[in-house]
Amino acid sequence: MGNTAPVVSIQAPPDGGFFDWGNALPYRIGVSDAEDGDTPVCSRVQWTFGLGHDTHAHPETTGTGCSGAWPTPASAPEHGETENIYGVVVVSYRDNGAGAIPGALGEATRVLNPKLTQAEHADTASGVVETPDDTASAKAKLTSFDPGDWIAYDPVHFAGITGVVTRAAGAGTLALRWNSPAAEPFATVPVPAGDGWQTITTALQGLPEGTGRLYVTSSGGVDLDAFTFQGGGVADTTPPAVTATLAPAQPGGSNGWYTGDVTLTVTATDNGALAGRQYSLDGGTTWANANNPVTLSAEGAKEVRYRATGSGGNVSPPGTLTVKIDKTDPVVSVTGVAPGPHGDSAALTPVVSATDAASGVAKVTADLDGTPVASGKPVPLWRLPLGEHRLTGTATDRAGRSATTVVTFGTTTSYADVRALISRFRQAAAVSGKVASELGEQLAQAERHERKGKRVQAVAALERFVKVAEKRGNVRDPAARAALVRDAEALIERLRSP
Ligand SMILES: [Ca+2]
Ligand SMILES: [Ca+2]
Ligand SMILES: [Ca+2]
Ligand SMILES: [Ca+2]
Repeated sequence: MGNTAPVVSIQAPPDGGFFDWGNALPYRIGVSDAEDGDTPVCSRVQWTFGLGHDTHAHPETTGTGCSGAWPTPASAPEHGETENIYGVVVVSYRDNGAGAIPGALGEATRVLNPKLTQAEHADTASGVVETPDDTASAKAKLTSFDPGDWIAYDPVHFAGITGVVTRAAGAGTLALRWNSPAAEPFATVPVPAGDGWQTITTALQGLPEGTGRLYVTSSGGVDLDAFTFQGGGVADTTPPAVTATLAPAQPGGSNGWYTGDVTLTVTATDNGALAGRQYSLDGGTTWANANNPVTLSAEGAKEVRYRATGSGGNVSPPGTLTVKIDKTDPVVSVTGVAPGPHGDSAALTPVVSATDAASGVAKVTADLDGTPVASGKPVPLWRLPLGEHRLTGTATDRAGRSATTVVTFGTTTSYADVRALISRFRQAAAVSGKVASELGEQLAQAERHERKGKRVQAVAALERFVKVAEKRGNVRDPAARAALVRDAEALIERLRSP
């Protein structure tokens, strides 16, 4: 029984890709192992980003994971303006081992090129001379670049490259070739006659694919300083994709209103690594951390913006959603209803009104002793039983929250109230003039007797009143008839009580 070392493969970025110092470089690592299989434990995938420096490397940053982004230090050029510095990444994975055999280490390496590439830092060269020049980039240039001479860079991969800016002096034509100094050029850079350093921008199309060796040749007559490749290269230039969810997912209130706090969760994915997630409640003026779920508690309808930033510094376009929160019941008030007691010849005009924080008032209703009444419409009290009454005002807001206010009041009757009712019923033609006079006369008698303390006689007069009032032919309206009888009986009851 043995153990084979795992095979580490760097699926991205490609060997020889270009970047700028400070970029984040998305990476993807695969590991296959004869004993452990092809699904690595990602926390055991270790990488080290170092600065390549001539033939050795300085470790800079380490991390773990099957995917993510390698940071590149923006300060790398400070290692020395004239130094040949590039990126070197070493990825390693130790397998599970087998029995008593310890885990075996697999390793893979990437070399990555800064987009600013010095002519004098070519990996290999033939026939050229490196010449110091304080006016040149990195203080050196290549001279004696004659037909048949060449310089080469290896490895090179043109992923994400769209052009090259050449810094050169003199006049002539440079040719870029792939894998051989004798290959047909895939691009040429004409250097026009001119004084001093010139920068020539060349768009590059149909570039060679894969990792290979870049050769540069010259027609002669050109001193070459540096190339700066254009385009994103293997840097992370893609912003994260961001989404947001609310919990609860569906509002508990009406019309899309939540009636309590809401949790906002911002989720994002990136081709590299995520730097952070944010949200804004002020239209994007200020952004707050949303790396963890956020509790939204402010009432009202708020536009929530959310976004994510990738390790490359790319910010996603903001998403928006509207969150409507109403945690406050309406405030209901009832006017026009004093506690009383009120004589039953009067009328009350209850008015129910309401205000509401957040969603606003949707509906106001009123009911009197359980029967709906219209707010603002007079209620004739003779139509109610004598005694205690409850007027209930109810308001509902657009979120479906409701509140009630109850006002109680009393109704009574008296000789004056009954007299006023007779007169009203007469005007409404509910009683004839003759009946009204007769009822009025009995009522007046009862009142006189009572004033003199003759309660028995007063009761007798009211009983005659009842006899007249309860005749269907005398009072045509059944409600009016019942009210007159009821009121007279209430007066009798009062006279009889000690
Ligand atoms: Ca193994
Ligand atoms: Ca140079
Ligand atoms: Ca990205
Ligand atoms: Ca409310």
